[in-house]
Parts: sequence; C-alpha cells; structure tokens
Amino acid sequence: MTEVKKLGDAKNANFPVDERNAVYHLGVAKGELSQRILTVGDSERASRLTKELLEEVEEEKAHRGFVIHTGKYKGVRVSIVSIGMGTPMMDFLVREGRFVVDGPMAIIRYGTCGSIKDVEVGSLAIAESSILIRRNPDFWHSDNNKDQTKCKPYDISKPVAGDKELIDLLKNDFESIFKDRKTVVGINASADSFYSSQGRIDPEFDDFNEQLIENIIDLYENKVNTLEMETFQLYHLATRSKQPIKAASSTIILANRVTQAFLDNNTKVKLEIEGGRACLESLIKVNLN
Ligand code: R1P
Repeated sequence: MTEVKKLGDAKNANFPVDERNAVYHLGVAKGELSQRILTVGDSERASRLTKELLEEVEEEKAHRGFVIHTGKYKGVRVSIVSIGMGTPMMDFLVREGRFVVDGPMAIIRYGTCGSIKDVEVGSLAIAESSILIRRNPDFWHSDNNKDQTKCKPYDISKPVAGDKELIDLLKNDFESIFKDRKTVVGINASADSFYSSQGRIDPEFDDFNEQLIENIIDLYENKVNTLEMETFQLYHLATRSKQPIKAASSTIILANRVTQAFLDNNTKVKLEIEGGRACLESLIKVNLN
C-alpha cells in the first residue's frame, strides 16, 4: 500500500487543504478520484475488487484509513474506496470527495450487515431508504437518571431515500448476477455503534437496549431489514449536496440476528466479488450528464 505523499501544510481551518488543494483526510486533489465511486468498509474487500475487476489501475492512494483505487471497469473510470467504519468516515468521503470531483457524482456502497428479520445469511440487501439510530448519552446523565418519559436512550430518525434511478439499476444487476440468492429490498438502519445501538446485549455495559430492535420493527411496521453503520450518512448527505450526488447502498447479509447465524468467510469473499461486479455494472450505467 502506497502512503499518499505527505500532505503539505494545511491552509483554511474551515475546510483544510494543502497547497495543491489535496483534502485533509482523503489526501487526494482534483482529478485523483472518479465521479463514479464504489465504497466499501474493508480495505481488503477494496483490494480484492480492484484486482479482480478493474483494468488500467492507477497508483493507489492511502491516507488516514482511506484507501483509493482508481481504474477502469469496461472502459469507464471508477474509484473503489475503502473508508473503514461508521458515519464519520462516510461523512469524510462524501464531503471531501465532493470537493475534489467536478460535476455530478454517483456513489454506491457495498458493505456487510446484519438482518433483523429471519433472512438466510448470504442473502443480499438493497436499501431504498435508511434511518439513523443514535445513542443518547443524556439518558444516563444524573439529571435524567434513566427516566424514559423525559429522554429516550436511543433516537431513531425518520428515513432518507437513496437515488431511485441508481437503486433500480442495482436491483436489476443484483437480480441478474445473484440468480440463486435472495435480495431483500427495503429500509436499512445505520447505527452509531455495532453493539449498543444495534441492540446487541453486552453484559459489561449498562446499555438499556433490550427493547431497541423491537422498537425499530414496530416504528417502521416491520419494513426495516438490515442494520449497519454508514448508509444513512451517504443518503442524507447525497440529498443535501448542492451539486447532484446519486447514491445507493447494498449489503451482504452476514449476520442473522434472529437465529444468531453468521456467514462463513469463503462465501463472504465470493459474494464480495459477485456483488462488487453488480455494483460496478450499475455505477457505469447511471447517467451523470
Ligand atoms: C461492522 O462490522 C462494519 O461492517 C459493516 C458495518 O456497516 C460496519 O462498517 O459494513 P462494512 O462491511 O462495509 O464495513
């Protein structure tokens, strides 16, 4: 992995860039990121997808946990970017990516998730929309003393939709590539913790989350399929961007939270490549004029 050449001194505390306008966290300047981005959490997933699926691969850029591979898929320039985990990392990608790309962008996330319905592990999911689940520390503050009538331990947001055109493309490409696997389409929930805000019970901590999954299911009439940690931020920022960003998100269902089953690594790697191919197909088809 090539570390990005050391960034120069940053100027502009409001939006730090160096003298060649390389952004402070992604470490790239204009021209070094495609307007068509496939983003994943795991840097190994990004490397595998690049090796298997891209041609004319440019120099890899890595900085502050982000790894950027740019190359061509069927002759179209795309970037595969691994961002690590959580909404702040997605925030960096969308905002700093927006700064270094001119004109419309398309961003597809291909991640992993847990299912809160009894869907077989190794199935796939596409998020038509996403909600955000945040732990509210004020619930535990001595002023509140865990009084649920005044303050809830977890905030559950309203849904934000992804881009319909890109989601429809993804549905078609998943259908043609995953003929013998189920793809569930519906609402995703992005959480600010893998543990407490996803309703995992941890005897070492006072999390007050025993009812959380049930609350999510009830609030959205059993339409929430999946739990992960980034999609909401992608959809929210894409809809708030002043220049167009078309966003869609898909995941491999790794964990079944009803039966406690977890997908084996070999199948995961196989699905990463097959689903990555489906995502790239959609990414190069979407109209960015
Ligand atoms: C947690 O294990 C991580 O896996 C999921 C979650 O959203 C979180 O980032 O996605 P990725 O596999 O894309 O990282």
